[in-house]
Amino acid sequence: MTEKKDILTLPHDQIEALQFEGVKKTLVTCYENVPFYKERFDEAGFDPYSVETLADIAKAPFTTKQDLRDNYPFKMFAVPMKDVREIHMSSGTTGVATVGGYTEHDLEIWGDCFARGVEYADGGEDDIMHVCYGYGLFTGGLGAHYGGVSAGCTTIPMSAGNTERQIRILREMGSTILCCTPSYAMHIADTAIAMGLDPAKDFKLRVGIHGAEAFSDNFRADLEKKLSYKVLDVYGLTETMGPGVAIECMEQNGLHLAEDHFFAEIIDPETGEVLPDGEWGELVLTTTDREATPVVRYRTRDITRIIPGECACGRTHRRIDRLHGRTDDMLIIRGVNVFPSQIEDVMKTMPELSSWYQVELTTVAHLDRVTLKVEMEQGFDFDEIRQIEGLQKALEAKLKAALSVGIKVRIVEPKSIPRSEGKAKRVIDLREGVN
Ligand code: DLL
Repeated sequence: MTEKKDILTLPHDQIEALQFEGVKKTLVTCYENVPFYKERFDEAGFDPYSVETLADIAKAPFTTKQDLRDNYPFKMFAVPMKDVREIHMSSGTTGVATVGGYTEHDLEIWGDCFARGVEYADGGEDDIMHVCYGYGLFTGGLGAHYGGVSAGCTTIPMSAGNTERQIRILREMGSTILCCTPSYAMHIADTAIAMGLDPAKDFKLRVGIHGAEAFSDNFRADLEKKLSYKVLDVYGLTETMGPGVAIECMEQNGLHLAEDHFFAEIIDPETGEVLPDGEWGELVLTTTDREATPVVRYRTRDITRIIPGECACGRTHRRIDRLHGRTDDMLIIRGVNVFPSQIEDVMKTMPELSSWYQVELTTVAHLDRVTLKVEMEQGFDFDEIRQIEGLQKALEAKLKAALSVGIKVRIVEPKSIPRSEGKAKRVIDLREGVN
């Protein structure tokens, strides 16, 4: 058997051999134990026993979020309830929630997957991990928690909220790893600074493992500066496990997929065709050893690409690029596709502007209008109207040059945009006939 620590540097052909065995098992288990898959495979004329290579999986039909919703709550489960130890659910921000089940084995691999983030950060028993992702049905809190425990960290189960208390505990307990959404980390940073603290001196943080929402490179740079630590991006989703499906290493050059547990494909979201490495498209995941809720070719709706080539860190698991966002969040402005995180990246080049923004969609004379509302950074003068107008125009021009779209900019007072303890709400859709 391959040791846990060796699995991350296994030659890729051996990873593929493991994946092939896992995928074959998942296909058969799903077919034999989940009526939905039996029906779907039969309908598509797909024989799960006939798969001869990893590429053959492309013959299997996709599974969508709607399929999981239609089978709510337990009809996608492949094991009897007596074997299920834990249940989690998606936040349901885009409709009916979806449910994930975990056997004892599933919980163990979840912990192992998130623990890789700690290992990538050269961490372990000497670290104190402060977890302020929300605990409960959301996978963030407990996923990071199991990872911290599995990696040997002293793990503090803070959950989200009560920011001043978070700051007190961070200071008093000297946590070295912070786990929460990037927007909540920014809120912690801004609040600490407003309280007169200097995070570089008052905190002992060295790494943040942040994910659950898209954040741009410039947002990350600002966060790293404010909290004086290094930020690693973590990706995951309830439907396949939760956080830990892919995590960045210290190279900060893409997220290593946990390829021993997930088989990834990138497809053209329009045609469903599998795309070669390097091309951007929708990430599709098949679990290789999930017991309670295995999934076959799950369409994540997340847009990324497989980064070709090897990582300088020496680990062999392939990397996905940092996500622009999910297809549902993509704005189509006069025919141009734009993600809020791309707007954020441009906006964050201006030091006078904070990280708090919302993109508002409205209808003006039957046409869509996109307005970016962004707060002034603390410490800059908001009362100087001419300066504000100049900044607005300058940002509009930058957005036009970088993204080829016309976006109206409104700079608003500090603290006027709602803060979030979990995922930030970046898009407000007020268009006629929508919602
Ligand atoms: O957000 C799981 C998670 C918790 C991931 C904590 C990372 C950290 P869901 O609520 O089911 O699960 O939402 C999953 O969030 O399909 C992406 O659209 C988005 N997402 C997750 N991680 C990232 C990331 C959790 N690193 C959905 N970058 C996914 C961008 C992300 N988007």
